[in-house]
Amino acid sequence: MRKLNHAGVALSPRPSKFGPLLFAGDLNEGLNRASQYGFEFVELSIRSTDDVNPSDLNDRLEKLDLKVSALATGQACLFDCLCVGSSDHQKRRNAVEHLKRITLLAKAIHSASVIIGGIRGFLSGEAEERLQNYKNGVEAVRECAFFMEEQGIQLLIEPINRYEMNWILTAQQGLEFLSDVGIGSVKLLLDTFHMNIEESDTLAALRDCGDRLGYVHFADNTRHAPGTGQIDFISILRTLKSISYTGPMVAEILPIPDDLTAIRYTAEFWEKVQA
Ligand code: LER
Ligand code: MN
Repeated sequence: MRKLNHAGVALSPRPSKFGPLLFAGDLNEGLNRASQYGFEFVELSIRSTDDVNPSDLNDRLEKLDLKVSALATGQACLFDCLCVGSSDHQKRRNAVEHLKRITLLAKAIHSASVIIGGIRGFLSGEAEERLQNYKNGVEAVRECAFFMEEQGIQLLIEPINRYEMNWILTAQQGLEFLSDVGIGSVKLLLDTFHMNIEESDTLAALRDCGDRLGYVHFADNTRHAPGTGQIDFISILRTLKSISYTGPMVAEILPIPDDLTAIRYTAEFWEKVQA
Protein backbone atom coordinates (compact mmCIF):
# COMPACT_ATOMS: atom_id res chain seq x y z
CA MET A 1 0.00 0.00 0.00
CA ARG A 2 1.48 3.35 -0.97
CA LYS A 3 1.54 6.31 1.41
CA LEU A 4 -1.62 8.40 1.32
CA ASN A 5 0.08 11.78 1.59
CA HIS A 6 -1.88 14.55 3.35
CA ALA A 7 -4.65 12.08 4.24
CA GLY A 8 -5.63 11.13 7.76
CA VAL A 9 -8.35 9.68 9.98
CA ALA A 10 -9.86 11.02 13.20
CA LEU A 11 -9.58 8.69 16.22
CA SER A 12 -10.51 8.89 19.89
CA PRO A 13 -8.33 7.28 22.56
CA ARG A 14 -11.37 6.80 24.78
CA PRO A 15 -14.82 5.46 24.01
CA SER A 16 -17.04 8.41 23.11
CA LYS A 17 -20.69 9.11 22.49
CA PHE A 18 -19.51 11.78 20.02
CA GLY A 19 -20.06 9.79 16.83
CA PRO A 20 -17.72 10.61 13.92
CA LEU A 21 -14.56 9.02 15.30
CA LEU A 22 -13.06 5.69 14.33
CA PHE A 23 -11.81 3.03 16.77
CA ALA A 24 -13.04 5.10 19.75
CA GLY A 25 -11.59 3.50 22.87
CA ASP A 26 -9.03 1.42 20.99
CA LEU A 27 -6.25 3.79 19.99
CA ASN A 28 -3.73 1.05 19.28
CA GLU A 29 -6.04 -0.62 16.79
CA GLY A 30 -6.80 2.78 15.20
CA LEU A 31 -3.10 3.56 14.85
CA ASN A 32 -2.30 0.10 13.47
CA ARG A 33 -5.05 0.31 10.86
CA ALA A 34 -4.20 3.91 9.88
CA SER A 35 -0.62 2.82 9.32
CA GLN A 36 -1.62 -0.38 7.51
CA TYR A 37 -3.66 1.64 5.00
CA GLY A 38 -0.83 4.13 4.48
CA PHE A 39 -2.38 7.26 6.02
CA GLU A 40 0.10 10.02 6.75
CA PHE A 41 -1.90 11.43 9.68
CA VAL A 42 -4.11 10.65 12.59
CA GLU A 43 -6.15 13.30 14.34
CA LEU A 44 -6.90 12.63 18.00
CA SER A 45 -10.07 13.77 19.72
CA ILE A 46 -8.93 14.46 23.27
CA ARG A 47 -11.31 14.91 26.19
CA SER A 48 -8.58 15.19 28.83
CA THR A 49 -4.81 15.42 28.66
CA ASP A 50 -4.77 12.11 30.56
CA ASP A 51 -6.19 10.38 27.46
CA VAL A 52 -2.71 9.60 26.10
CA ASN A 53 0.78 8.99 27.41
CA PRO A 54 3.03 11.20 25.24
CA SER A 55 6.16 9.07 25.34
CA ASP A 56 4.33 5.77 24.62
CA LEU A 57 2.38 7.47 21.85
CA ASN A 58 5.52 8.99 20.29
CA ASP A 59 7.11 5.52 20.19
CA ARG A 60 4.05 4.02 18.49
CA LEU A 61 3.82 6.89 15.98
CA GLU A 62 7.45 6.53 15.03
CA LYS A 63 7.21 2.75 14.59
CA LEU A 64 4.06 3.10 12.49
CA ASP A 65 5.29 6.09 10.42
CA LEU A 66 2.33 8.25 11.44
CA LYS A 67 2.04 11.90 12.49
CA VAL A 68 -0.64 13.61 14.56
CA SER A 69 -2.15 16.34 12.38
CA ALA A 70 -4.24 17.93 15.12
CA LEU A 71 -5.84 17.51 18.52
CA ALA A 72 -9.61 17.99 18.45
CA THR A 73 -11.14 19.34 21.64
CA GLY A 74 -14.95 19.31 21.40
CA GLN A 75 -15.54 16.43 23.82
CA ALA A 76 -14.52 18.63 26.79
CA CYS A 77 -17.47 20.98 26.16
CA LEU A 78 -19.93 18.21 25.30
CA PHE A 79 -19.20 16.14 28.39
CA ASP A 80 -17.34 18.35 30.93
CA CYS A 81 -18.88 21.84 30.43
CA LEU A 82 -15.52 23.29 29.35
CA CYS A 83 -16.94 25.65 26.72
CA VAL A 84 -15.26 28.73 25.27
CA GLY A 85 -18.62 30.43 24.56
CA SER A 86 -19.93 30.01 28.11
CA SER A 87 -21.53 33.12 29.63
CA ASP A 88 -19.99 32.15 32.98
CA HIS A 89 -16.59 33.77 33.49
CA GLN A 90 -15.15 30.89 35.54
CA LYS A 91 -16.32 28.23 33.07
CA ARG A 92 -14.72 30.19 30.22
CA ARG A 93 -11.48 30.47 32.19
CA ASN A 94 -11.55 26.72 32.83
CA ALA A 95 -12.00 26.12 29.09
CA VAL A 96 -9.06 28.41 28.24
CA GLU A 97 -6.81 26.74 30.82
CA HIS A 98 -7.87 23.34 29.47
CA LEU A 99 -6.96 24.45 25.93
CA LYS A 100 -3.54 25.60 27.15
CA ARG A 101 -2.92 22.15 28.67
CA ILE A 102 -4.05 20.56 25.37
CA THR A 103 -1.58 22.85 23.55
CA LEU A 104 1.30 21.55 25.69
CA LEU A 105 0.16 18.00 24.96
CA ALA A 106 0.09 18.84 21.23
CA LYS A 107 3.66 20.07 21.50
CA ALA A 108 4.76 16.93 23.36
CA ILE A 109 3.39 14.64 20.64
CA HIS A 110 4.49 16.90 17.73
CA SER A 111 0.94 17.66 16.65
CA ALA A 112 1.03 20.73 14.41
CA SER A 113 -2.33 22.10 15.52
CA VAL A 114 -5.21 22.29 17.97
CA ILE A 115 -8.83 22.65 16.84
CA ILE A 116 -11.45 24.91 18.39
CA GLY A 117 -14.72 23.54 17.05
CA GLY A 118 -17.27 21.92 19.34
CA ILE A 119 -15.51 23.34 22.42
CA ARG A 120 -17.10 26.72 21.58
CA GLY A 121 -20.43 25.43 22.88
CA PHE A 122 -23.62 27.47 22.51
CA LEU A 123 -23.85 31.25 22.82
CA SER A 124 -26.71 32.15 25.13
CA GLY A 125 -28.84 35.30 25.26
CA GLU A 126 -30.51 37.60 22.78
CA ALA A 127 -29.16 40.70 21.02
CA GLU A 128 -26.84 42.66 23.37
CA GLU A 129 -26.28 39.82 25.81
CA ARG A 130 -25.45 37.48 22.99
CA LEU A 131 -23.10 40.04 21.45
CA GLN A 132 -21.31 40.35 24.78
CA ASN A 133 -20.99 36.55 24.97
CA TYR A 134 -19.57 36.55 21.42
CA LYS A 135 -17.02 39.21 22.41
CA ASN A 136 -16.05 37.19 25.48
CA GLY A 137 -15.59 34.17 23.19
CA VAL A 138 -13.34 36.22 20.89
CA GLU A 139 -11.24 37.29 23.92
CA ALA A 140 -10.97 33.70 25.15
CA VAL A 141 -9.88 32.45 21.73
CA ARG A 142 -7.39 35.32 21.40
CA GLU A 143 -5.78 34.31 24.70
CA CYS A 144 -5.52 30.71 23.43
CA ALA A 145 -4.15 31.92 20.09
CA PHE A 146 -1.37 33.95 21.77
CA PHE A 147 -0.43 30.97 23.91
CA MET A 148 -0.44 28.60 20.93
CA GLU A 149 1.63 31.01 18.86
CA GLU A 150 4.25 31.13 21.65
CA GLN A 151 4.28 27.33 21.72
CA GLY A 152 4.52 27.00 17.92
CA ILE A 153 1.11 25.34 17.59
CA GLN A 154 -1.41 26.31 14.91
CA LEU A 155 -4.88 27.20 16.12
CA LEU A 156 -7.70 26.11 13.80
CA ILE A 157 -11.28 27.41 14.03
CA GLU A 158 -13.92 25.03 12.68
CA PRO A 159 -17.35 26.30 11.52
CA ILE A 160 -19.98 23.76 12.58
CA ASN A 161 -23.53 23.27 11.33
CA ARG A 162 -26.62 24.80 12.96
CA TYR A 163 -27.86 21.53 14.48
CA GLU A 164 -24.76 21.27 16.67
CA MET A 165 -23.85 24.90 17.30
CA ASN A 166 -25.28 28.42 17.11
CA TRP A 167 -22.24 30.55 16.21
CA ILE A 168 -19.67 30.36 13.41
CA LEU A 169 -21.64 28.10 11.09
CA THR A 170 -20.21 29.10 7.70
CA ALA A 171 -16.80 29.77 6.19
CA GLN A 172 -17.74 33.47 5.89
CA GLN A 173 -18.60 33.67 9.61
CA GLY A 174 -15.34 31.84 10.30
CA LEU A 175 -13.40 34.46 8.34
CA GLU A 176 -15.18 37.26 10.24
CA PHE A 177 -14.30 35.55 13.51
CA LEU A 178 -10.64 35.28 12.46
CA SER A 179 -10.58 38.99 11.74
CA ASP A 180 -12.22 39.71 15.16
CA VAL A 181 -9.54 37.59 16.86
CA GLY A 182 -6.96 39.49 14.82
CA ILE A 183 -4.03 37.08 15.01
CA GLY A 184 -2.75 36.20 11.54
CA SER A 185 -1.54 32.69 12.37
CA VAL A 186 -5.06 31.43 13.24
CA LYS A 187 -6.63 29.52 10.35
CA LEU A 188 -9.91 27.86 9.45
CA LEU A 189 -10.75 24.20 9.38
CA LEU A 190 -13.57 23.45 6.95
CA ASP A 191 -15.52 20.21 7.22
CA THR A 192 -17.30 19.01 4.06
CA PHE A 193 -20.13 17.53 6.15
CA HIS A 194 -20.91 20.88 7.78
CA MET A 195 -20.35 22.77 4.51
CA ASN A 196 -22.88 20.54 2.76
CA ILE A 197 -25.49 21.78 5.27
CA GLU A 198 -24.49 25.43 5.65
CA GLU A 199 -22.85 26.69 2.44
CA SER A 200 -24.84 27.77 -0.58
CA ASP A 201 -21.68 27.30 -2.67
CA THR A 202 -19.02 25.06 -1.15
CA LEU A 203 -16.46 25.67 -3.89
CA ALA A 204 -16.82 29.46 -3.66
CA ALA A 205 -16.48 29.21 0.14
CA LEU A 206 -13.20 27.30 -0.24
CA ARG A 207 -11.94 29.85 -2.76
CA ASP A 208 -12.92 32.75 -0.47
CA CYS A 209 -10.83 31.23 2.31
CA GLY A 210 -7.72 30.96 0.13
CA ASP A 211 -4.63 30.87 2.32
CA ARG A 212 -6.72 31.26 5.51
CA LEU A 213 -7.70 27.60 5.10
CA GLY A 214 -5.43 25.45 7.24
CA TYR A 215 -7.13 22.05 7.43
CA VAL A 216 -10.02 20.09 5.93
CA HIS A 217 -12.29 17.41 7.40
CA PHE A 218 -13.56 14.99 4.78
CA ALA A 219 -16.89 13.23 5.25
CA ASP A 220 -19.72 12.59 2.86
CA ASN A 221 -23.20 14.13 3.25
CA THR A 222 -24.22 11.15 5.41
CA ARG A 223 -21.07 11.63 7.52
CA HIS A 224 -19.91 8.24 6.23
CA ALA A 225 -16.60 7.70 4.41
CA PRO A 226 -15.91 10.18 1.59
CA GLY A 227 -16.98 8.84 -1.79
CA THR A 228 -19.91 6.82 -0.41
CA GLY A 229 -22.51 9.61 -0.72
CA GLN A 230 -23.48 12.62 -2.76
CA ILE A 231 -20.70 15.18 -2.21
CA ASP A 232 -18.67 16.05 -5.33
CA PHE A 233 -15.18 15.49 -3.94
CA ILE A 234 -13.52 15.70 -7.34
CA SER A 235 -14.59 19.36 -7.64
CA ILE A 236 -13.60 19.99 -4.02
CA LEU A 237 -10.12 18.55 -4.62
CA ARG A 238 -9.77 20.58 -7.82
CA THR A 239 -10.74 23.74 -5.93
CA LEU A 240 -8.30 22.96 -3.10
CA LYS A 241 -5.58 22.60 -5.71
CA SER A 242 -6.57 25.92 -7.30
CA ILE A 243 -6.01 27.72 -3.97
CA SER A 244 -2.68 25.84 -3.50
CA TYR A 245 -4.01 24.02 -0.44
CA THR A 246 -1.50 21.39 0.72
CA GLY A 247 -2.62 20.84 4.34
CA PRO A 248 -4.14 17.79 6.05
CA MET A 249 -7.30 16.15 4.66
CA VAL A 250 -8.69 14.11 7.52
CA ALA A 251 -11.69 11.79 7.43
CA GLU A 252 -13.88 12.55 10.42
CA ILE A 253 -16.56 9.95 9.88
CA LEU A 254 -19.01 7.64 11.61
CA PRO A 255 -17.83 4.06 12.10
CA ILE A 256 -20.49 2.83 9.68
CA PRO A 257 -20.98 0.01 8.87
CA ASP A 258 -18.04 -0.58 11.27
CA ASP A 259 -14.63 0.95 12.00
CA LEU A 260 -12.67 -1.37 9.72
CA THR A 261 -14.94 -0.99 6.72
CA ALA A 262 -15.11 2.79 7.19
CA ILE A 263 -11.32 3.17 7.22
CA ARG A 264 -10.99 0.82 4.24
CA TYR A 265 -13.57 2.81 2.23
CA THR A 266 -11.64 5.98 3.09
CA ALA A 267 -8.33 4.50 1.95
CA GLU A 268 -9.97 3.24 -1.26
CA PHE A 269 -11.38 6.73 -1.86
CA TRP A 270 -7.90 8.26 -1.65
CA GLU A 271 -6.39 5.52 -3.83
CA LYS A 272 -9.02 6.31 -6.46
CA VAL A 273 -8.77 10.10 -6.42
CA GLN A 274 -4.98 10.20 -6.17
CA ALA A 275 -4.56 7.68 -9.02
C1 LER B 1 -15.73 18.34 14.95
O1 LER B 1 -14.64 18.30 14.07
C2 LER B 1 -16.99 18.44 14.22
O2 LER B 1 -17.02 18.36 13.02
C3 LER B 1 -18.22 18.69 14.95
O3 LER B 1 -19.28 17.98 14.43
C4 LER B 1 -18.10 18.66 16.44
O4 LER B 1 -19.27 18.87 17.10
MN1 MN C 1 -15.26 18.31 11.76
